[in-house]
Amino acid sequence: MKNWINEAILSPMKRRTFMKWGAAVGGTTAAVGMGLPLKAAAAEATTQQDGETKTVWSACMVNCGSRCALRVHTKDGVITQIETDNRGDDNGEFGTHQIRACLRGRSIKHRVYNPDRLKYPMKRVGERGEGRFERISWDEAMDLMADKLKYTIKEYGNDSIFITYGSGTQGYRTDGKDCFKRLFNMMGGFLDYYGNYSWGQIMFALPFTYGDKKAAAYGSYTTEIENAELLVMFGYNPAETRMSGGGEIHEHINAQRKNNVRTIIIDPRYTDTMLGKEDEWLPIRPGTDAALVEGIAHVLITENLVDQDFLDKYCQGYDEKSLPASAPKNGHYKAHILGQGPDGIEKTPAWAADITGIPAKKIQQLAREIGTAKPCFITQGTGIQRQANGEQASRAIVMLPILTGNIGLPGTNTGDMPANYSYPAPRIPVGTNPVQVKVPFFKWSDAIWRHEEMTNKTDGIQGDERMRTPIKFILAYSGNVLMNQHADLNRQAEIVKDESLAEFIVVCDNHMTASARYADLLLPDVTTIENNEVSSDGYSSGSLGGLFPLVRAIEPLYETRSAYQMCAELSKRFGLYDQYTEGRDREQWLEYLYSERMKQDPNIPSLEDLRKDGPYTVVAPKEGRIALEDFRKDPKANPVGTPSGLIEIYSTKLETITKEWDIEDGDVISPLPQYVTTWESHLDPKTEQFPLQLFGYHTKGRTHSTYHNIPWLREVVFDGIWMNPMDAAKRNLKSGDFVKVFNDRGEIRVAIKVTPRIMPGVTAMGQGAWYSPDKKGVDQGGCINSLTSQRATPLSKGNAQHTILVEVAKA
Ligand SMILES: Nc1nc2c(c(=O)[nH]1)N[C@H]1C(S)=C(S)[C@@H](COP(=O)(O)OP(=O)(O)OC[C@H]3O[C@@H](n4cnc5c(=O)[nH]c(N)nc54)[C@H](O)[C@@H]3O)O[C@H]1N2
Ligand SMILES: Nc1nc2c(c(=O)[nH]1)N[C@H]1C(S)=C(S)[C@@H](COP(=O)(O)OP(=O)(O)OC[C@H]3O[C@@H](n4cnc5c(=O)[nH]c(N)nc54)[C@H](O)[C@@H]3O)O[C@H]1N2
Ligand code: SF4
Ligand SMILES: [Mo]
Repeated sequence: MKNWINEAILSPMKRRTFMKWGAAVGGTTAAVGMGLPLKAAAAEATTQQDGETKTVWSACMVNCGSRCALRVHTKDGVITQIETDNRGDDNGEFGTHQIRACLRGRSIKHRVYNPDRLKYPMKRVGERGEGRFERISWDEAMDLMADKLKYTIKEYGNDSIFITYGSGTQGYRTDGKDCFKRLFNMMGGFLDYYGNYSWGQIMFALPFTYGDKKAAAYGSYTTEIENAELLVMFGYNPAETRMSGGGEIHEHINAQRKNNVRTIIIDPRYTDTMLGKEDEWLPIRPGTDAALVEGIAHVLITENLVDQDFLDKYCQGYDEKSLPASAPKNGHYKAHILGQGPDGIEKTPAWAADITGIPAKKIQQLAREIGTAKPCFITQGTGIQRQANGEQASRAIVMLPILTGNIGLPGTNTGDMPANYSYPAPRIPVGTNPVQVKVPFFKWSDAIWRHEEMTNKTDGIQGDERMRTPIKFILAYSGNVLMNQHADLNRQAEIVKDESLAEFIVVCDNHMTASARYADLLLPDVTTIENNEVSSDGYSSGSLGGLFPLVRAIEPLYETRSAYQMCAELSKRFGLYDQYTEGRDREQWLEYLYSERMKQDPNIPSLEDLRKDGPYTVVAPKEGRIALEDFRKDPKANPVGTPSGLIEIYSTKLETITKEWDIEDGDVISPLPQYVTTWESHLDPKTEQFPLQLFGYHTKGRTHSTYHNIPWLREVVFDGIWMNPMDAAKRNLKSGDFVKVFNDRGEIRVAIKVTPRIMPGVTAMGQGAWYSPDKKGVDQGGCINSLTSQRATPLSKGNAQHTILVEVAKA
């Protein structure tokens, strides 16, 4: 182990990074390490008496799904230490426990005092993407942005203004991106997107099966695991993706322990969610979960383990009896599995074994367990739906609880990701967007260069039949999808670089990210540690809801400003100042919105008390934790939101879409969920050249690209590619080697970890590393998106960023 850590740190790339940072802080890398401020910072900090230690509550606001309490200690206006929640009783009732931050939140000081910090507004001077900027004043910056907005609206219309996805300040409610949306809406609107990089495919797909009522499209709470006899998790990895002491993992582990439930985890990678907490790990080839499900379904059907009464009463399309009139003969699920459907293939365990890499005997065993354990809690993570057949895979997995009737009862789940409670924090009103047309979240970069081809039938355009205007003005607020987090970055760079396409790009961030390098105008935001706010719980906090106070710990460094301040300034340039501010400054908005919340819920503490005492928590009610409980009790009175009101195994809406939409060759949309062999799967002829599957998991060393620029995190969590010893032997590679990972889209350089924790033929690495191409276009930063494809999934037009073929060799 030591070996690769040292190698990774001492590798040329890493050494250069350290040196760069050292130079940026005047040769004192140590000052960053020790948490001492940069010179400018100390000079500007004025809030405290000499020598006095002050402590305020704050929170980690990134998009990991959680929200953790932080206690920020400062002395002479400088952060000295970050502590997390220090209250609570871990042995007490749920909700009284400590909401402990993970390694990332605890290192937030180094994100504040970071040599990459954007200090002043800056204007591009070199070529776009070259990263050369010149310092300008805030007045100049606001004038420039206002002028470009006015020009864009006049020349192209409001639907050519786009705000990118960006989740770096997921927790903001009265500041941040909503401030820009509020202003842009007042200016006539902007092009919005629907869906998101996280759950775009599953959220689009499951309503076809379970209806569009929100209660039906989400799973049960993980607390129901307590009542289950068997727990089956498909690519669900809360120990790494839900790391907060207050979040989903906390409840998940408690529930798992309470009844010592038998736990089976299906994942190509042996994750931290396992490490002995599982009974069985079934490594599966990426992108093949739907085939596994079909093999299981075959056993369930042929061995009479399906819940026929449930299927008859609650479902459409399992067999001939419940097939809608519009469907073709033998269009039902049973026929599809037994080889009597249109493809004529019997989905036996042996058939599934060939595809998934899981032995037929194992599939049979798993099927018998799932078929007999009552109740059975089945769930999935969202890495699966980031594969090329994402929607199909998600819909396939939910077939298991459906076939076995494990729905709407204690100890069951719909097969969806688990539910979470949320307590609403006060939120600044954003108004309504006069622009109706919407682009799917992953297709926004297409809308820069091929908008005229994009219609509702080809590219999932909503709100209009087609796109009428290309994207001309881009605002990337608190997001790194302009470059780093979107796919196929070498190609993306070509699109974004072209000034004849997107004419003006504004990036508002804390750091000089890959996206920031492509800005025409850079706006330096305050960090959340330098800001006041009241945030909600994260969206994956289990049954914990709450209000999280953030109290400004230090004065904003350099010339940074908050989004609200920027927008108020901009609004003056549109004659909208009074309308925008309603006579309030930021603090007054927060106080006003909080007092409105108090009127709705008199139980919450005063803002003053909240800021003094720390997060206020509310636990979800005990009832209502089982998904589709009402439907199970009385399907007539409580229909799910599908056209038939039933669970649609055969979806009539998809039947229509199948006929009407124009999708790419090789893609399949079908009324039944089914396994589809896709582009760049293990069966693609391209494997001759690029034989290894690769995907990028959400690593504990970062939240996406945020927290990447903290050297300590880079040391404690391995950054590089995992490879099975058999694949490594073939390539003569050992742990610690520096390798090139490449395909026809790009090449990256990373360290390698040879481990049986990943199955043969498959490789994986943490996503979110910083894209840093050298002059030859080789990404020395090791960003997986140098290798990913912009080809979207067929139904939701989502991000298949986990579907990649590569080859690996010694660098
Ligand atoms: N530490 C950390 N936590 C995070 C984040 C982060 O960046 N860092 N990001 C947050 C956000 S925004 C999101 S959306 C969530 C993402 O949460 P997920 O989407 O669930 O996370 P992933 O790591 O992409 O995938 C989860 C697991 O699926 C496995 N997997 C990948 N492909 C397949 C497949 O085809 N089949 C099966 N069975 N398994 C597969 C991976 O090995 C991984 O263990 O995480 C959140 N939490
Ligand atoms: N290959 C691959 N790509 C992926 C994924 C994957 O699994 N594989 N996952 C996808 C998913 S699920 C998601 S959610 C996206 C996430 O993509 P993004 O939403 O872009 O998330 P981050 O990369 O964390 O970028 C957040 C940015 O916000 C900035 N930021 C942080 N705090 C502040 C602040 O206070 N103010 C401002 N102005 N900026 C701030 C950070 O510096 C960072 O640049 O990535 C997607 N991309
Ligand atoms: S990254 Fe997530 S789990 Fe870690 S401290 Fe921040 S909010 Fe908590
Ligand atoms: Mo996400």
